[in-house]
Amino acid sequence: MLYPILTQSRLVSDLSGTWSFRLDHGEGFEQEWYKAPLEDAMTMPVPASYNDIKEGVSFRDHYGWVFYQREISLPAFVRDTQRVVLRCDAVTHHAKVYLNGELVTEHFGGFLPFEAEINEYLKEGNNLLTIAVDNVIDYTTLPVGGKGGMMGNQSLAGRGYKSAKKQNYPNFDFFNYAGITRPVRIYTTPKTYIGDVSLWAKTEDPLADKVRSVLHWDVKACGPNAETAPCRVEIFDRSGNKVAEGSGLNGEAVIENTILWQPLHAYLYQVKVTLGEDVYELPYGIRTVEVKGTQFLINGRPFYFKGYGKHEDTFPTGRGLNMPMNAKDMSIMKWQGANSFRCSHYPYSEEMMRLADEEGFVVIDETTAVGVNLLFGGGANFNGQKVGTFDKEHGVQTFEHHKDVIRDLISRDKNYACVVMWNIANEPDSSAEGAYEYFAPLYALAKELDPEKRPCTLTSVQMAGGPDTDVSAKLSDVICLNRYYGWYVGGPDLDQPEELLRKELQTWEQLGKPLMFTEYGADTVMGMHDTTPVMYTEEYQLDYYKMNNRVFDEFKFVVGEQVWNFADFATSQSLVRVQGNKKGLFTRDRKPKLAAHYFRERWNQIPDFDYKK
Ligand code: BDP
Repeated sequence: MLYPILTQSRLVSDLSGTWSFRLDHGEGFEQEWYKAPLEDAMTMPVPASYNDIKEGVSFRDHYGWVFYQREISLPAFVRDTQRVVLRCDAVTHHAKVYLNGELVTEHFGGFLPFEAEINEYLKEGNNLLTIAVDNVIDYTTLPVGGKGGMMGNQSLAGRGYKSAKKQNYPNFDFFNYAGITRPVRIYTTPKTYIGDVSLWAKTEDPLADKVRSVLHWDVKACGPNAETAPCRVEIFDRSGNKVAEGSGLNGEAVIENTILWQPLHAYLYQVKVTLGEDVYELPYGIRTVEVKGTQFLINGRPFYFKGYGKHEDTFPTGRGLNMPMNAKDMSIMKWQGANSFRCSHYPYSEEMMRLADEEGFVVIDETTAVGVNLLFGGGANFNGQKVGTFDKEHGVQTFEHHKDVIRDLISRDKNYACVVMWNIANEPDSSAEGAYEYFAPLYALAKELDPEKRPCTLTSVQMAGGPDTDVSAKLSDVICLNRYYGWYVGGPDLDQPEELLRKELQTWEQLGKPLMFTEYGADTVMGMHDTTPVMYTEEYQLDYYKMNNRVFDEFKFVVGEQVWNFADFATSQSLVRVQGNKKGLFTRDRKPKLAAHYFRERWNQIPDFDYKK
């Protein structure tokens, strides 16, 4: 799916701003709130999660639907001559979109864009646009909602309290923010238009003095003259000089003396596609990615991942798009010598992906599959019964939706140079009965859909065990471990965990695949100190990381370290969360803890390439 931009044939109008808003306690659809201006409405900014914008528990922890509304009107000449599309970049988690009281489209999944042509719904003058948003998560949704909290909090309803209030039980460790979290836009195209563009480059020898690449394209033509409209593709360098061109919906062009996109040294070509009257332009970086033996090669050289698992999480925006904070995060990461991050635990905004492409960050792109694991909370999710995660009747029912998410994610992000790997799921029950049958087809689907055939992985939970039990050993191109030796496992002792970590790595080493840490961390309350480190102090976090990194450095097949987490973030409440998860190297407002300075020193000494040559 193409990102909406202004071109010589396309208009874009951003509907960000203040909308009318109302919480629905169960009567919204019955009373057809989408047919008339909302009564007793309050104001609400778009884009943003609604939860932290107004006060009160019943507001923050609302369960179910809310309604957003505003009016739109379009110039008649646009309505009459152009194809008009309404695009929502992300509505969390389930959306119904109405125009003038009529249902235009419905969408499941809170982190990927969807759009609909609205010409037939538009009328002269003002049009009433309503977006109803549901935040309910359960065994059919991604992320997965449980029947008790993942930290062991039990649903009261499950304990025989008949009238226990309805609430979400996220089977994951981040606050279930909801709402219209990314921009809503209207854009236009001519009637015959470019529906999609896929680009992939083949580079013979990225290490040659003069690099030669072949850029392939596949343009999807849509509309009445799709079959006859001529298609032209032109490629420009950064100074605006045309370096290659070609014609046809499918084609290729040679780029002599290719300037490669390199980690932290990005170079983006500009690809201009013309189909009949329609013009679309996209930035495109050329680089190679390859897993070879126990190495992860970018442009033919062994790369070492230094960086973070992150969240889209700021106050009071929640998971809403926060461009200044995205820019700040990249600046801080560069200051620290980081070169990469993972979009944990859902696809990030397109603005973030485009920024990563421009700034040269290496990105592991993740689906919304978090919580596909009923072992959390001691298997408490089914009222204390130990239900198999992939049990056909009582387990998760996410497989079909998981396929849709992979499809939509790759459709959205396939052209980004920054994306070097797809993460199919975070911490699923990857040693359970049925895990292989569930995951093997998903890996296959990702490979089939990606024109670049990037490596695929899943980030493994510690309880899935080692290579003998965890299906990621068979399926993943790169083994990605989330490990907490010295925190959840063995903390506050650091000596025995160090031995256990070393032993575990020795077992994975036998596989002959590269391995990286996609999570390791210790909760740390900013400002808490001690001469003899105890858990939650800044000194303990520092010692924890020094121990883990010492072990990583002993193993050549360890190709990266991504700390959990970049910054403190909001979660559901529980006995082990102090106003959120405090594993950040930075506070939620981006102030460094002691360990942030330690990593700055370490990472500035570790080169991006050839660290373990
Ligand atoms: C892992 C999860 C991550 C959590 C982290 C933690 O992947 O989402 O926030 O552990 O416990 O289980 O801090």
